[in-house]
Amino acid sequence: MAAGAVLYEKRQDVAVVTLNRPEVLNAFTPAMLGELSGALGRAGDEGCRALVLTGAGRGFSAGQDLDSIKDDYQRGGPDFVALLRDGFHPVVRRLREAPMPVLAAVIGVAAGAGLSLALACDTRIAAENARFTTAFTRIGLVPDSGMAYTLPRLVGMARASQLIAAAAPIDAATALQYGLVDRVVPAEKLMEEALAQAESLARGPTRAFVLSRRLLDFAQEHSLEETLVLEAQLQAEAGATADHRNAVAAFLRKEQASFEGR
Ligand code: LHQ
Repeated sequence: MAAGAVLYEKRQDVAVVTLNRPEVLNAFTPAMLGELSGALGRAGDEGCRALVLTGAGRGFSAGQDLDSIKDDYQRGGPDFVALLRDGFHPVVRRLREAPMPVLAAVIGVAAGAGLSLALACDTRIAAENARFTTAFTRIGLVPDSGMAYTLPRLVGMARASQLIAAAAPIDAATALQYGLVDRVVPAEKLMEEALAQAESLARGPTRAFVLSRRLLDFAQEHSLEETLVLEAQLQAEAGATADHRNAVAAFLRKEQASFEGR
């Protein structure tokens, strides 16, 4: 594998992580997933307050690199458990547990586990030329890399079932209508718009964003009673941040709040 299958750039408080195997539409190998996991960890270590995940060239990602596992089929088949456990799953966890909001900027195609990783981000902005396909059942597989968790939560169970069974590509306008993406912009403006959105997020109450994600995820799986217990804990945590205290003080002074992410 050539070095730099994932590019990392820190632009002030925003990390830009770019999937960088454009010749295969940024399809993933295990080494590339390791690089991606490292880049996500680095953004946290360097105190970034927002992260943009995007793809180089004409696609976001075509999912697992099928060429890289083709020889495994001569030897009884790929080790699916290892590919997921050691490759994709750590990345999904890093995205869902990132200490900053994560925005996917989708240009061109997002397929299979490439789509899964976009769905694991907090928010998605798409170029007008974006195409989305679950892809998995087209090659006789079930959705992986968290898609069975994220997709129904974003679009509802009926639509998720249909998107997984049909696996036909949908365009950006349809994805927007379904709630799969939050915004659609002209392709040439994608990075400018994504960075502007990320910079705006990076000026926000980072801890409150991250705790809110945790609370929302928890609430999907737990009762109202259990959610009320966690919300009180997390509110106490958010309420102890300088950002909260400063924002209340600014409100009382009738001034605009500014946040430092702590
Ligand atoms: C690719 C790929 C690709 C390699 C395009 N691999 N080269 C987890 C664990 C274990 C095992 C299996 O999987 C998983 C998770 C998964 O992600 S499963 C789903 C895997 N992905 C797919 O099945 C999608 C396969 N790709 C496609 O269906 C098409 O390429 C899409 C619809 C993504 C794009 O179509 P086009 O825009 O027409 O582009 P293309 O097909 O011409 O692709 C461009 C090049 O990229 C081409 O190479 P070439 O040398 O001919 O220019 C493709 O072979 C290569 N490429 N996807 N996943």
